[in-house]
Amino acid sequence: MSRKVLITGVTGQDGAYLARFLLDKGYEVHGMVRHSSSANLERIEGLRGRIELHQADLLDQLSIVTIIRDVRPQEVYNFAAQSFVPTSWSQPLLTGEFTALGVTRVLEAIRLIDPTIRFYQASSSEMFGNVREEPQNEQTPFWPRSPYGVAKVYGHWITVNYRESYDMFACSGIMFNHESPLRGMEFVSRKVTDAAARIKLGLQDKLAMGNLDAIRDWGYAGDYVEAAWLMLQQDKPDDYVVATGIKHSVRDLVEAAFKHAGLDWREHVECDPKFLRPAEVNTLCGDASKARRLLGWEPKTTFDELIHMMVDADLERVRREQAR
Ligand code: G4F
Repeated sequence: MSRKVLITGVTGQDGAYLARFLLDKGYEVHGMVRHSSSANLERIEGLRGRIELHQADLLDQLSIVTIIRDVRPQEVYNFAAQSFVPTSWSQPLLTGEFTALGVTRVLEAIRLIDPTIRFYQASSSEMFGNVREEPQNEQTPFWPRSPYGVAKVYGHWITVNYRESYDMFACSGIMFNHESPLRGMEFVSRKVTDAAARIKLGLQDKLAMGNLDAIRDWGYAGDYVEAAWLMLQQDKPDDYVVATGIKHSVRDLVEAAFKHAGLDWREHVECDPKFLRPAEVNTLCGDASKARRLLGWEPKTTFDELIHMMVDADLERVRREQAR
């Protein structure tokens, strides 16, 4: 019998990559989707008929209990969240409901129905915020700089707490920024690769950006979901940093994307203060040596490979749209 998995946030970037990865491993994949008048299923379009979707909502405890009772998965991956940092200042309470309390709702449902279900929480490097040391590892203290980061700290610690209180197999993957052609357009990597493609194809001339000095440790989402799966295959639950250990500035990202499209970024990029944040996370860089040592995980895709993959995918998509 194949193992059953439930993925919350299955319509997002990580959910879509994980669903594909687990189907290839022979899992029966179930995905949780929120009711919405405009369904957002593009990322899992190719998986139609291969995964089963269920309506439930992180804000509704009973709907989570029901889905876990009906599916009875062996593994649950919680990728659902309000995950865009700027929105967490305009909707801090909603962010707290989804990104913080939502984790407790899933853990409570597991505890009530079957506490042997293995649980993965998508924690975030945003928790390190105003970093206390470099690179950041599992022991580095948190200092979140946004309501989103604060909510993720709650989600992380409630996962640890359920592991310690109820002996549940609950793991937290502290993932640094991870991108792909499936990344939402509002995040910096995709905003830049989409703009490079549109400028190259003559549909746009300028790109308005925020802080070009911010530094991130960017990896490929397809590599990172494997680390999440590996965490749930271990003998003991634990927390792991997932990162490349390599820093790049937003300026590097813009330069790499525009160069790959055959453009000079200086001719097109403008700074617009409306994209600056009330409190910025200036720099992030992860130390994933624990994941390397205990999970045997390492990133396979370099920064340049990632950016080139994204620019190529956006060029192809924009060309297709133009041809319609
Ligand atoms: O791509 P971003 O919006 O990602 P951010 O804020 O680092 O958060 C992402 O990674 C986290 C993991 O560390 C996740 F937990 C979180 O859910 C999300 O996936 O911005 C990256 C950097 C920031 O410093 C931002 O100020 O890019 C800078 N930036 C500069 N101009 C911009 C822009 N960000 C966006 N979104 N748009 C801009 O125009």
